Amino acid sequence: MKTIYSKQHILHNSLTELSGGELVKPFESPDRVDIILNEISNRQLGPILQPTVQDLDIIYKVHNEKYIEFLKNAWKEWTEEGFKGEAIPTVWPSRSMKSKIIPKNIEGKLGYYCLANETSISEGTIEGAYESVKVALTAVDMLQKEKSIFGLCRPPGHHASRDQYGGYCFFNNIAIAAEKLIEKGAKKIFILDIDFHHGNGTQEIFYRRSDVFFASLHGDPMQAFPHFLGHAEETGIEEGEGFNINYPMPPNTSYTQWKKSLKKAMNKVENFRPDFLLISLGVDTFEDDPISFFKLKSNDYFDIGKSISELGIPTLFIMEGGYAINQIGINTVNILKGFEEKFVSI
Ligand code: Q9C
Ligand code: ZN
Repeated sequence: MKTIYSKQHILHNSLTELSGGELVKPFESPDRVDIILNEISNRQLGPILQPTVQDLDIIYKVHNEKYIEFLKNAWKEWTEEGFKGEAIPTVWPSRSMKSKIIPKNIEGKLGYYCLANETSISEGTIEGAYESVKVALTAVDMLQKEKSIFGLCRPPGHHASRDQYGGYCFFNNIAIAAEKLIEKGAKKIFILDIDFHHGNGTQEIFYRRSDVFFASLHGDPMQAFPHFLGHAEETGIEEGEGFNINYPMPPNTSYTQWKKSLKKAMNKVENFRPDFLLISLGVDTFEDDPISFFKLKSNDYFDIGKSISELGIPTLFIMEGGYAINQIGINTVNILKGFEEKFVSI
């Protein structure tokens, strides 16, 4: 399997994450990519390629124009205010202040466009986020010829909604990939999100649509980030009714339990019969993940890849989360190897 990644992911290299009331080194760190690449080379998964030149206007199909403008200028406006730390909001248009008027000043705008303030913006953040989109788009181009591709995106994307960033995400890479496949003629796309966290951004973006089915397996939002979306009751609206499905699971979920949800989601894939399968690939379901609560073991990831491959659908893997730095490479490559060894096109 070919891997696409951008050397320039390093442009996004924030030093702080607000966690437990402290500013800590971000869990979503650049070395995640190095460790995955190292494992890909050691186990000879396949060639590792840089992204090609891409028309980034497709981002406007997924994200709101004002939001993109905000991201482009945020760091400059923040530093011009004279702030010394990295950019984090302190105030939101919360339930008791629901004005739709967007503030002019940077502190107000950060609150308006941010959904979770563990994610600091610093110099180069937006440039890094564009590189991640390029990786996803290049992977789409290659998927036309290949049966599977790995888009090693960083920063991740599935928490980014039409006009909000957070959960380490700025642009929704997988949603942009889906739009590009549709632009190229695909009629039906299935996005299967196996990151530990609910893919709230992806769900919101396609919630009214029947051409992109979204299914997510994740920690129950009653107990886990993103807390305010990802319940089983959320099934889509209007045209999209019946094309969204969530499988929230409790703390300490084992692979046996998790796989029951995977099987149910795979049934949905089989009935929907998509042209392409897009996987939001997070390995923060791992037992030793520092911010998550499932109990998957390294060997289980082979079985996940093998199971997904049995669907026999051209598959694009897009990297999302995974923070157990010592095993992130092993777990990620186990999924991809498991997939490759079993793929039979139908
Ligand atoms: N105390 C992704 O996996 N907050 N994002 C965690 C834990 C944010 C995860 C707080 C987690 C975001 C792409
Ligand atoms: Zn996650």
